[in-house]
Amino acid sequence: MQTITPEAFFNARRQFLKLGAGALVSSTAISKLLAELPKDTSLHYIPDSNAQKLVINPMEQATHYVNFYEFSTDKEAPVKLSQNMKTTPWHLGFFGEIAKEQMIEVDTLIAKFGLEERIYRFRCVEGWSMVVPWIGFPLYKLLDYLEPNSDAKYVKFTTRHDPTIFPDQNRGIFSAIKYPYVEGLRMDEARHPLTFIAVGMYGKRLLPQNGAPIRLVVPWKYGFKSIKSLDLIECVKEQPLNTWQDQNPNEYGFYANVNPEVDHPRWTQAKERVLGKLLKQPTLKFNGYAKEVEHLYAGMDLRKFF
Ligand SMILES: Nc1nc2c(c(=O)[nH]1)N[C@H]1C(S)=C(S)[C@@H](COP(=O)(O)O)O[C@H]1N2
Ligand SMILES: [Mo]
Repeated sequence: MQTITPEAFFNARRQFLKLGAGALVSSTAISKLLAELPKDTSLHYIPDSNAQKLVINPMEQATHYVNFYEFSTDKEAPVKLSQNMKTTPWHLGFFGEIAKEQMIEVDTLIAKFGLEERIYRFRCVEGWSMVVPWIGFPLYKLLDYLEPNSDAKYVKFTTRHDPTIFPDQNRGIFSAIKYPYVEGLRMDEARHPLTFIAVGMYGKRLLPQNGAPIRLVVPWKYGFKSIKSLDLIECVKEQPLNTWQDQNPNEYGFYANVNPEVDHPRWTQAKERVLGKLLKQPTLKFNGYAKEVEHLYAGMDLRKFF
């Protein structure tokens, strides 16, 4: 998937020619030169027609106002702290109640499932929101491939634990939260066509601060469900204890469906501030995806299962 950009290729050739026609350049020297070229991070994908005409936030906002506690609790600090994060190759582990436990590299997943764009609203539990053009594939394609068995009632997601990448994983009792970061979905939520695995945004590979090289995106749930830099995907029998519920069960639950009628104990969820805008706008039930997802919660008390 990663190809060399024409500009980079021309530059390399120019440098190569500068060595002079007479210079003896071994093929290993050439391949070394090529290996050092910047990789093209653009992706090939089926574009989203944006039928709802959602107003996409500028890339600068989505990439410079982030939540990624493994780097920092600051919104902008992860941009710098994540610059050297190595994300290729990146093998994901697939375990639990599936036909065959295995590890698969991210580019292999891309080749298997193809890529499409999904322009989604994104609402953080803190009260801000944005619209992001994600690139990836629906999680159900991956689950179809993994063939969960009848004991697989939930899907558990785990972020990589690697203190050489993530400074906050090195701080022991002084860490902001417990690591590794864990999230979970009920199997029917995981299989819903809106549930997405992203490898890119704004036409390009995910930047480290947005959860490179691969993350979850669940548009009708608060942002914390959209777990970054995935390491493991497990199909499990029991409901996983997700990080934020573990951290503070009075404030964060398992479901975390966007719901303007259920306030956070410390603030209202009725409104949200779109990044870059001054005035708040009303928050929509299920973040505007009620028609598509409310049947998943029929008969459930959404105040109890928050
Ligand atoms: N591993 C991990 N995943 C995470 C987080 C995190 O701190 N660590 N923050 C969550 C929260 S609270 C939000 S709002 C979104 C933010 O995604 P973005 O920074 O790409 O907008 O990521 C979620 N996924
Ligand atoms: Mo969030």
